[in-house]
Amino acid sequence: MAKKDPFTPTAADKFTFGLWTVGNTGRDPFGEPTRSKLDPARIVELLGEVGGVYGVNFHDNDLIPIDATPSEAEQIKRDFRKALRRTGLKVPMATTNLFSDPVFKDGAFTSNDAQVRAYAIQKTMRAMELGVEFGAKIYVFWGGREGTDSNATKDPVQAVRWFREAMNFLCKYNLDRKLGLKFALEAKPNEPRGHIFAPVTGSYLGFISTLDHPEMVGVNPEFAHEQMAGLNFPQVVGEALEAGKLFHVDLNDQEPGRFDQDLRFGSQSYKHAFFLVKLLTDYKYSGPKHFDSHAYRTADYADVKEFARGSMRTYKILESKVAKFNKDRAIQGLLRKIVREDRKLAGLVGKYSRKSAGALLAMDFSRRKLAARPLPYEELDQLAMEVILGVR
Ligand code: GLT
Ligand code: MN
Ligand code: MN
Repeated sequence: MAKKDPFTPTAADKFTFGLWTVGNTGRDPFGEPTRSKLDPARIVELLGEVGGVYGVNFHDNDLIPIDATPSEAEQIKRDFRKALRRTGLKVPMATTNLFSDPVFKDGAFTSNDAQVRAYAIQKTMRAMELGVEFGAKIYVFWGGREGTDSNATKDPVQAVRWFREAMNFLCKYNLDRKLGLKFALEAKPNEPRGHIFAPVTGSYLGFISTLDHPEMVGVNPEFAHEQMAGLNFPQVVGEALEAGKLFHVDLNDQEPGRFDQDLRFGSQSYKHAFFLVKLLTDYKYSGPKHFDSHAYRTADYADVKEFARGSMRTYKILESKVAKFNKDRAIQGLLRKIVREDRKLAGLVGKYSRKSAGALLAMDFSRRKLAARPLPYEELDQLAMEVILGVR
């Protein structure tokens, strides 16, 4: 039966999980872990048992504890490598933990302490090497502690400069060492800090062009993070795509106005999830699709596997609905009606010249007629909903 199921994922889907996502032990600010801690090799095995997973990503310290001895580190790496070989899983992305250790309590690249900032850069250089050792091509920067709890404590202008200094240094290191990594910056508005710098993906899209090597740097938007900021995730991703900066994407879910939930993809906001899948499909996004989420605290590891399967399955189901949407005659007919192109105008406003400016100024638009043109968006949205709800 499994073979005939059209929603069965394969490596070609490029679905990835993190050591920290399926390995999440269910600890939260109010309660102790509800699941035992698995070692990295065991997490890889678990993903192998789930089936259809392309890869596994890690923070330096998900793989090697921060205080491991060199020989312990070597042993862990050997076991991890064996598990990767057994399961065929890849490591497409790696990142640095710049948030758990108390040394980063006031940030890493934006700490007020120059020694902490330098240590954070050093830790990242080592972690980049570790990632590349396992084949990583994308390197994520999530600055969870880069921020403040009180504006009295840090100069936000200086913070941007410190962050830029770190990124420029690391871009040069990447080039110098020929690591071949692409950097993907991940925004979040708050948690664990009260206020995080670069709170939304748009902040990073602006920041990247100020770097010495903007071509090396893109974004890693996360569904839940933009929802926490009350934003429309498909529109955020659309901007990143248009800028050629969608280097990676973190899929999960979140109810606005709640704590940082990192829910299973599609489990809450299935309309946004549908339009996200549509966007990634229509614009042929070919990078990894990383599920940056974790199972409910109530889950045991059997249920964690269901969580992983469910994440991929929902994506595949939404993909099939996107195909339906794109083939639906009524929907496509409405879309053709509402998108009104005008070839003459395209020539006019497509490229500025004194002549075109003059011609545009001389044009006579009938405001009333334009306003009266029908926009059957209720009809269109209902049809879209019926596709999503599975009755079309
Ligand atoms: C952390 C965070 C995620 C980031 C990870 C990368 S770590 O779990 O909540 O959104 O993507 O550092
Ligand atoms: Mn998150
Ligand atoms: Mn994330």
